[in-house]
Amino acid sequence: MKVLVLGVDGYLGWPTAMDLANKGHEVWGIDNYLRRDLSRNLDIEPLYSIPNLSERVRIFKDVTNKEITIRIGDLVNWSFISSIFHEFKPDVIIHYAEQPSAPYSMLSREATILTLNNNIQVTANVIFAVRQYSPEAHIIKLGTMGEYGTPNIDIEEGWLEIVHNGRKGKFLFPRQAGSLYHTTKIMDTDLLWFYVRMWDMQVTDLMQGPVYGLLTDESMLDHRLLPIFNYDEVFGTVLNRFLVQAVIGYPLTVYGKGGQTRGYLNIKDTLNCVRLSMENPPGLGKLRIMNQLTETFTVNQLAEMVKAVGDTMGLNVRINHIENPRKEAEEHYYNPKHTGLLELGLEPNFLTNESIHKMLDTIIYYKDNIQKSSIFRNIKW
Ligand code: USQ
Repeated sequence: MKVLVLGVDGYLGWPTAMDLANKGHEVWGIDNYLRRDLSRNLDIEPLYSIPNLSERVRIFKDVTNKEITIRIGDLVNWSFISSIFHEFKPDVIIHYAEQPSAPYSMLSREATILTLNNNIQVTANVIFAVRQYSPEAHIIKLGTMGEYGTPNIDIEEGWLEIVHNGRKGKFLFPRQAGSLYHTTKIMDTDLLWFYVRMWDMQVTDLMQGPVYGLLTDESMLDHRLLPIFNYDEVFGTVLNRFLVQAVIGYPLTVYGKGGQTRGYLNIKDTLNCVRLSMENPPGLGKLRIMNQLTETFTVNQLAEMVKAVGDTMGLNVRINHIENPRKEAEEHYYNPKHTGLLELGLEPNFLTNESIHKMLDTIIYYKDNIQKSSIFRNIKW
């Protein structure tokens, strides 16, 4: 298939592009280095330096003999995105091209406006580009479990049937996000659902939980192919942060009581979920929503698991409950359904002592690069 990966420089975009190219698809990747620019402005560096996209593509070609075509530009710019679609006419669009950080989106008015403008406009441009150049193409959009928040009822996969005054209807599951970033994802879903109804587009919206890990089949071939790996407060996700903290003896930063429960998945499973969605399109006129997670943990459970494995490796891991910089429930009910991707054939890579050990080993290799100062910035909301 002809696959367009939007946001190809990111933590998930680059491994996705390599995975699909390696499996024989024709892959084009687009990025404007937004995340690298924002990180630089905030004095945040990833765990190891990442070659630019042209260089990454050259290394990938040397290692696998497979090609990825890169175009650098801003998808908010209509003439740029329309020229890409006009030339490539993709069968599938994998849309990661968003400002992905909740803390960043809560940093300032400017950061809020940047997040809103980027995320909503890129999604709208993708919709219009598909309509104009590839009306039957399948849009795979990375949403987030954070769209649902933490309701006191079971979380369904996208939809809820409601009986009201004796009549029945099916609606999008109620959404109530905990950050402005997560709110933009709700807005994306609404935009996509509107145009699915108006223009019979076909869309898969993947409600993903926090992802962890760094090794995928391709990045294992050559460390220069590793994804951007952040452990800072802005772009790092919780388990990745804990692993880095464990390696340098920084007490694990559990926010508040640590009962916050989320649905997690290994980076390898993100690739599998996206590929399975691609191989099983929903059909024109459908918005299919699947919850993309493999298991749930509280923050306390994650910290305990990292401590248990770290201690066997002589790391002497400590856990610290610090005042929660976020406004969120710290003890709550959480029961999300996640059968859609399993039914498509997903075989999860669960979090085990062995997988934690492997991730710690890789991080230890880069230990000297870790900047303590970016671990906690206290971005409050
Ligand atoms: N947390 C800690 N200590 C830390 C960092 C986080 O206790 O040092 C807690 C947070 O308060 C939160 C939970 O861990 O309760 C998850 O936080 P996170 O930073 O790993 O994840 P989040 O900000 O929600 O965002 C990440 C990705 C985002 C994706 C989302 C999925 O950055 O792109 O959409 O995970 S979800 O969380 O399900 O909405």
